[in-house]
Order: sequence, then structure tokens, then C-alpha cells
Amino acid sequence: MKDIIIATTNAGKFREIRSLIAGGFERFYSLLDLHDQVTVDENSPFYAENAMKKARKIGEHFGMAALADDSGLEVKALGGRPGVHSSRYGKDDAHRISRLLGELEGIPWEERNAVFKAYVALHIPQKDRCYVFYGELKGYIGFEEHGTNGFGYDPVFYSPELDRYLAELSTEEKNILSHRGRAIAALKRFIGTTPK
Ligand code: ITT
Repeated sequence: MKDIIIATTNAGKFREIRSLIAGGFERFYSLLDLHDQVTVDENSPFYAENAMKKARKIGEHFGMAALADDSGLEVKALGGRPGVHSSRYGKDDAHRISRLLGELEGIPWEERNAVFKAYVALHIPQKDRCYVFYGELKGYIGFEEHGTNGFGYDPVFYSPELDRYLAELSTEEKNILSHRGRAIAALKRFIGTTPK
């Protein structure tokens, strides 16, 4: 397997995933690089199901290994929202962040705990197999934005493990401990131990 499609239109995700699997493949494509427009409805309330659906549909359509991520931010004080709807919480990252901070107005630091979840699915059409892996990162939603790296909710997500906001980290630093980094580490361990 030399080629892989990273089944995303999110440039931030693509950058992180490509860096995480850099040694394993020669060529990486995102959905933005491919001419055929294949739409996948992410309509399940379960991240794993959406990730598998995306990987399978894209892998089968292009006849190539495909890796898809379905991820989200769950905030305890908001009953787990935005959750599986994280990308639809506002029209762009700025709106999503301001809506989140608005909904958390008046909530003290110790009740602002949150978790990022990532389910990463790898579909290999030649073997008709789809594998799914999970990773999470616990932290807190700050009161204002910090840092300019990363994407999505990174400027307001504080990680006690790293003692920094995710948008203050380089891609490589974030990948070591992030939800996506952990899911892909599990995928790599699995691939490394699976007979070819
Ligand atoms: P694709 O479906 O094309 O991959 P998407 O952005 O719509 O792109 P998701 O449906 O998985 O992807 O939505 C995940 C959303 O959760 C994403 O848009 C961000 O708002 C947020 N998110 C996930 N991981 C994140 C991270 O590492 N840092 C910041 N925000 C993240």
C-alpha cells in the first residue's frame, strides 16, 4: 500500500493525520485533491459509525486504502454538546468558538471540563476490511482564546497534561497526546502486529 486517501475536507485534520502516518505511505490525498465529488452523510449519532461509513465509501469508490476520522468535543457542563455535531455548531471556527464560550458564560473553571474524542477508521478495499480505533484527550475550556496553531476548538482547549492550550502547540507536539494522535498510535500498533 503506497497510496492512501485521508477522507476529509478539513485541512487541519489532513495536516495532522498526514504527519502521523508519514512513514507508512508514499502518497497522501485529501478529498480536496480528488476530482470526483463523493458525498458521505455523517448522519449517525455514533462517531465510529460515521468514520467507518466515510472510510468505506471513499475507499471503495477510489479503490484505494482510505482513512477517515470522526471526532468531536464533549463539554460536561453542556450535557456533552457539541459532541458528534461539533463541526455543525457554527458556520466557521470563529462562530463555533464564540457560541461555545457564550454557552459557558458564568461557569467556573472547575466545571469547564471537556474531552476531545476521535474515532479513526481504516478501510482496505483489497481485503474488504475496515478497522476502527479510538483516542481521547481530557482538558478544560478556557475563558478566552490562546494561540494561533491547530484548527477548530484548539484555541480554547487547555490540556493539564501539556499545561498549554492546543493552539499553542506545533502539529508534532499536539500529535503526541491528542485524541487523534492516540487513535492513530493504536492503528499503527495494530498494523504492526497484523500478518500481511
Ligand atoms: P470531515 O468530516 O471532512 O473530516 P469535519 O471538520 O466536518 O471534516 P468532523 O465531522 O469529524 O470533521 O467534525 C469534527 C469537528 O470537531 C471539527 O470540525 C472541529 O470543529 C472539532 N474538532 C475535532 N478534532 C479537533 C481538534 O483536534 N482540534 C480542534 N477541534 C477539533
